Amino acid sequence: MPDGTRSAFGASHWGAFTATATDGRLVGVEPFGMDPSPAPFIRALPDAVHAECRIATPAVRQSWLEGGPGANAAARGTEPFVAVSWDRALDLVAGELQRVAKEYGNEAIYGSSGWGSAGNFHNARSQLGRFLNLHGGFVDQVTSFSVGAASVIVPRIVGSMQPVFGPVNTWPVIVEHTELMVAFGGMPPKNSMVNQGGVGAHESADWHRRAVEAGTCFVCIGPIRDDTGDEAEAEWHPVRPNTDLAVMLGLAHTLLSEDLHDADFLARYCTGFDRLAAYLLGVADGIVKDADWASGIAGMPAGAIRDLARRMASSRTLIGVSWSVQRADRGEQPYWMTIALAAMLGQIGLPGGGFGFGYGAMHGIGAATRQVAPPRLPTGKNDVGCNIPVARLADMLLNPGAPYSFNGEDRHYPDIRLIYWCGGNPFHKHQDLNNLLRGWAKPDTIIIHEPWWTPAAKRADIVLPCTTTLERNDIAASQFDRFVLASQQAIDPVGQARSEYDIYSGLADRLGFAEAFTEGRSEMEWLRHLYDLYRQRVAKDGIEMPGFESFWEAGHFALPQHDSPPIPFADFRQDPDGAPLKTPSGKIEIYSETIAGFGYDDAPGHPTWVEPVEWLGCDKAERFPLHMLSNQPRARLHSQLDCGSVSRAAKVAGREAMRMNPDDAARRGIADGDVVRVFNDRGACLAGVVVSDAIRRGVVELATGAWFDPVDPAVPGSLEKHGNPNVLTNDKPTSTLTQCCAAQTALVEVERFEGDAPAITAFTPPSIIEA
Ligand SMILES: Nc1nc2c(c(=O)[nH]1)N[C@H]1C(S)=C(S)[C@@H](COP(=O)(O)OP(=O)(O)OC[C@H]3O[C@@H](n4cnc5c(=O)[nH]c(N)nc54)[C@H](O)[C@@H]3O)O[C@H]1N2
Ligand SMILES: Nc1nc2c(c(=O)[nH]1)N[C@H]1C(S)=C(S)[C@@H](COP(=O)(O)OP(=O)(O)OC[C@H]3O[C@@H](n4cnc5c(=O)[nH]c(N)nc54)[C@H](O)[C@@H]3O)O[C@H]1N2
Ligand SMILES: [Mo]
Repeated sequence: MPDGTRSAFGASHWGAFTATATDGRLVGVEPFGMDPSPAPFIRALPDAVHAECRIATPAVRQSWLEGGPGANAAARGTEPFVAVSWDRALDLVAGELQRVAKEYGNEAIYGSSGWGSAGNFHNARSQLGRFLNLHGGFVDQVTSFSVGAASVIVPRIVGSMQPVFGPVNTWPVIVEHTELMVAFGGMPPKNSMVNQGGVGAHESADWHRRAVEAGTCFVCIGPIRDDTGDEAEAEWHPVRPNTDLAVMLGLAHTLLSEDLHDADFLARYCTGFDRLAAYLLGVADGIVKDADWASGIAGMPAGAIRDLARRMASSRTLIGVSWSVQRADRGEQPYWMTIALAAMLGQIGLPGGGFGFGYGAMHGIGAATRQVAPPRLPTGKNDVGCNIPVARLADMLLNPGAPYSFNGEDRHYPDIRLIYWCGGNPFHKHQDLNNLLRGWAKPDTIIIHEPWWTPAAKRADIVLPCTTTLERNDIAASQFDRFVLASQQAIDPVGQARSEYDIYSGLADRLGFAEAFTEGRSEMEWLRHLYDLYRQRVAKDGIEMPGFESFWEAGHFALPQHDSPPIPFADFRQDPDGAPLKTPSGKIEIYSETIAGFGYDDAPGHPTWVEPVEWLGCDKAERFPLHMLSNQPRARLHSQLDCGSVSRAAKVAGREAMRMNPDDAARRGIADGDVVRVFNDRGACLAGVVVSDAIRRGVVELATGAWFDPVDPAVPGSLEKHGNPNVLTNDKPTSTLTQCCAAQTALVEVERFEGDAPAITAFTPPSIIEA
């Protein structure tokens, strides 16, 4: 290696790698040698790490600095920043945290996070939580964008989150036992590139191939064909979005009317099937939920529904449902019905049978990994007894004090004065961004740690530049992956960036709890400490890990796989009385007295079809006739790496690529490569068209993650020119019961954009005044 060149082992949510740096600059990233199918966007790391939009110094919005908290708050995102020293910035943050806590109490501080980076020590969420807890607590977020509705409904129906986070039936078990896998929403290969916390070896395509070789037949039910990879050779049923529940009811009706359901299983292991049966037969509402009824809603031929039901009853069948299906209006309903349908088939608890959520959603779902809780920075206790469902951010900001219900609780939104945001991007993740902008103008102060000038950083008051994983040391491990990875510092911090730990240590010092925050440990001392605790913990399971030095030197450790992976619900099946589920009845709750007892109009006691607020069958579809799916992006993780080469190469005419069906394109005079305006009554954005018959007619796919880039940032509702679908999505909660994100419920119209498309400024830093 030339002078000044060094290499380091590294880890990210999308793969492990060796990074090479020359004279303090990353020059290349080579995927981990044990990874058979590395994610292509791993290559974007060097240019993203050195991008022009890295934040060089701490910076404060001009009016805030001059006028104090709340000054000209509506101008967030339009004003210049003033570069300040670290000392000044930390003094300002510490002072503001003290002021808000003193004047309004810690209930006025909202702390939020997101995926951040892989690494269990500098983990943005743990660091923020630990720090704010020592400051007296904060309003935290509960549930998730990923599986929010599932996290409410699944435990109520089967007593745990195991069907979502696993262990679900693992790939080796599927290969051996599953004859038919029915995948609603597919098992998208693009999503398996990612695993929260890191992934050592991408192996899911191999498993799909092996299953086909062993005779497993895959059926993909969903609007996009390539949600199932070529390896799976799946049969595709292109249904209308948000109609999975109707298909499931149609399948259930066929099972019931043809006496193909397992009445013994339903009697022994479930409660309330009679109520669902009456609903299927239309006893109360006169509507028989048969295959013809389902077909009218979903657009899948009735014959195909009946045929599939019969195949499901005569095969070892596993029902998989993607997480996206619950990210929709009343998204908990198809999840509930999945469980009911699997119960009717009577194969829950058998190897390769039953149901599981999120195959493909992340690499680790279905992997035969032993699920070992990873090392974690302790966060301590939060003395503020108030949290909000994470997707209710805009509602909270716009309606302080307003009542809302959630999962059986009557609650009130807190009155937030200070937002502290680290490791997430609200202008990526949130629905109806024009509405969020109105809420975003409310708090006195918004503090953000970010490596990059993201749309959120540009809309904050105090911005503290933080390092990327390549500029600090960490350990990356996930309960969903078998590799424990060393994430070694490859280069010095870019600009004046500091690690999460250094930033909070400096603040804790000013606030008088430095000792409690740091416990006197340096970064490397913490890594050693967390590693040793982890090593001791896994030793109890008979797993022998090397000492820290050897691990760090090797760069990785692979946990041994299961000899015989656990079969979900096998114990319950074996002995329902001795090993009851943690539900009120101890059984699978096809009817839930608890949910019925909440009395919510939109959540009765069993899975029930109600038309989504927006879908292809509603009146609104006359004006906005295309259902927009804003799914996860292929070329990056959410908004991360959007400034990098791989994501930018995937854009069309500089905008996010939007796939549409050839018929829909032709009818509008749209050709491949055209810039189009995508709009509804919430907003509008530009996108670049890819015409594709992999998309069902009436559906467009505009993945999330293009950095929010309105033509005029001073005007909420201004045309977004980069292709961020969240100016079009609806911020309606999934339901009163679940209060989660319903992003997949959105209708739009598309037209050719005439004239010169405005230049993209998403990656241009704001103007900075040097103090
Ligand atoms: N490359 C990459 N991988 C990722 C991520 C990323 O940003 N990039 N994000 C990660 C995260 S945080 C998560 S939570 C998971 C999410 O995992 P998912 O929620 O499964 O991901 P999506 O891509 O949103 O949706 C998968 C597919 O579901 C289909 N779909 C949408 N609506 C419906 C519907 O109503 N019915 C049916 N049948 N199908 C529907 C869409 O065609 C879509 O392509 O992905 C993870 N993996
Ligand atoms: N329309 C629509 N919207 C969606 C979804 C959808 O399907 N459709 N999916 C939803 C889902 S499932 C999810 S999980 C969310 C994801 O939403 P987020 O998790 O908010 O998205 P990310 O882009 O991963 O945001 C992470 C941010 O952390 C920054 N970061 C990285 N490392 C560090 C660090 O060490 N410290 C700090 N302080 N910052 C760091 C990154 O630069 C980035 O800006 O989006 C949700 N939004
Ligand atoms: Mo997610």
